[in-house]
Formats: sequence, C-alpha cells, structure tokens
Amino acid sequence: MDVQLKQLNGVPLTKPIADQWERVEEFKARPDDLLIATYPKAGTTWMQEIVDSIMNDGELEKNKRAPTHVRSPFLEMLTFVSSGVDVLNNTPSPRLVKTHLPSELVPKSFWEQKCKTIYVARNAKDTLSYYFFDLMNKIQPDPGTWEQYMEKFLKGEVAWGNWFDHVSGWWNAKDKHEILYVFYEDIKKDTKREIRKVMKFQKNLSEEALDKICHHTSFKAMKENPMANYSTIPNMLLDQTVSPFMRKGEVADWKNHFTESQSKMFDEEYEERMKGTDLKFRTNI
Ligand code: PPS
Repeated sequence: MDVQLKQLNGVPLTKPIADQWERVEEFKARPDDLLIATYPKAGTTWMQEIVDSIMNDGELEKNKRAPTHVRSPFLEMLTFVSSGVDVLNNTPSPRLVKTHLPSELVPKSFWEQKCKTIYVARNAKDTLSYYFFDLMNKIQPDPGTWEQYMEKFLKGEVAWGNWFDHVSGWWNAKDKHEILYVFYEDIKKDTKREIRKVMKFQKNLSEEALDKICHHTSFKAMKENPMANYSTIPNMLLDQTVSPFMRKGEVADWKNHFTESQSKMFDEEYEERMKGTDLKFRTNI
C-alpha cells in the first residue's frame, strides 16, 4: 500500500484524516466523555484498559465485551474500513475516547464541555518503539531503516508529528483544562500508585478492585488478552507476524536499539529541544 502523510496546520497526519479534517474539528463532545490523549506508543492501550476497568467498577468481565478500539474508539482515525467519528457518534455515554492529536488540534467541544482528559507521556527514546509499529502497520508509511526513522522522528516527519511539541503542548494545556498528566515510566515503576491517581481523577474504588485492575492490566495479562492485544485487527492492517502490538512493555528497551553514537546525537538534540520546558522524563527506572 502506498501510504502518504499530509500536513494539517504543520502536523503530518495520514492523508484520509487530513482530507476529511472538518469531521473531526466539528466533533461534538459530551460532558461525560473521558479523553485519553497520547503521542503514539506512549501507553495509550494500557491506559484505555485501566480506565475502562475503573469505568466498570472493577467488574472485569465487562471489559471482555469488545476489543479496545470498540470500547474506546479512536477519534480521528479514518480508514477505508472505519471512521472514529462515526463509531463515537453511535456510542452511548459515557464514552471513552482515544486521540493522538496535539492539544491545539483537539476539537474545541472537548474544552467547551469541560471533559476530563488523561494524557500519558513516555520518554522519547522508548517512544521510538513507533519504528516497530510502523513496520507492522500497513496504514502508515513504511518506516525505512532504524537510522532513517530516527531522523524522521526528530524532525517530526512521522504521523502525528513532533514528539517534543506534543508532550510540551499538553504539559502547558494541563494548566488550562482538567487534565491528568501521567508518565509511562511511573506506571511501570509503581502501578498501584498511578492507578490510584487515575481513580482519584475518575472514580474511587476499593483496594480490592485496585488489586484486580493492577493484575488485569499487567503487560502479561494484556498480551494474552484478545480484547486488549489488537489480535482482532486483520493482518492486512496490523501485521503482528512482523512485530507484535504488545511488543516488550519495558522502560529502557531503547538500549537494545540505539548505538552509542545514535544515543549521543539524540541526547544532544533532546537537550536543545527541551530547553524551554520544565517537563522531565526518565529513560531508566
Ligand atoms: S498506540 O498504537 O499508539 O495506541 O500504542 P500504545 O498503546 O500507545 O503503545 C504501545 C506500547 O505500550 C506497551 N504496552 C504496555 N506496556 C506495559 N504494560 C502494559 N500493560 C502495556 N500495554 C501496552 C506496548 O507493549 C507498546 O510498547 P513497546 O515498547 O513497543 O512494547
């Protein structure tokens, strides 16, 4: 498949999304929508499973009702087989909405309706797990080599654009809207503490429910769960024989892929680009 990206206000998106952007822009959020926003590969699916579990009061049988992309539709996604906007318009409230949009492109109705938003951020080096995803994702451009991909990533020439602008844009947006900003590394390090934070933001449940949710949303459990591991998506769209969706689920896996000189170059560029923000990431835990 020849897949192209097209710029929308300086952000490269897959062409079908950019071509029919008005549909996303005019999307009507409802006050009880909960938005999960991330840069790709930051831990979206993990947070979707956590939030759906809380929404279901820890009655985890209910999470089995459908795969992730049905339980928590992807707002801007538009392919020849489905449209996130159409799916969401037909989804009863309360809706759990996924987006990868930078804060400035989020439909304004979400802010007007004062919807709660959870933003998950992951350190840039591990976010390069995006390379393995683009290798298996047939509706995004071919990533080329690891080296070429790293260059594109740093220039913001991958789908949903620039990581630096994304994480810092949302970091600033949290001062204006009801946004819980969490880090992949923190969830990995102290899952209970971070899920408790999400519960406080969303809905408080018992310690017993918390334990069950921790177990249900572990990497191992989600990798084996057909309702969470994207195995229901046909191989012609996501070819998991190339790379599994639930690939490693670790912090610092980047060390297995960056050469020493790539890491040095990346760190120099990173320093420069993050100079203006107090946002801090951990690349190890
Ligand atoms: S997407 O396609 O952008 O929505 O992908 P996203 O879900 O954001 O990111 C996928 C990465 O998250 C890892 N993952 C997890 N890590 C730890 N624990 C759990 N439960 C979990 N679920 C998903 C997944 O393995 C991808 O990361 P990598 O580094 O590729 O393994």
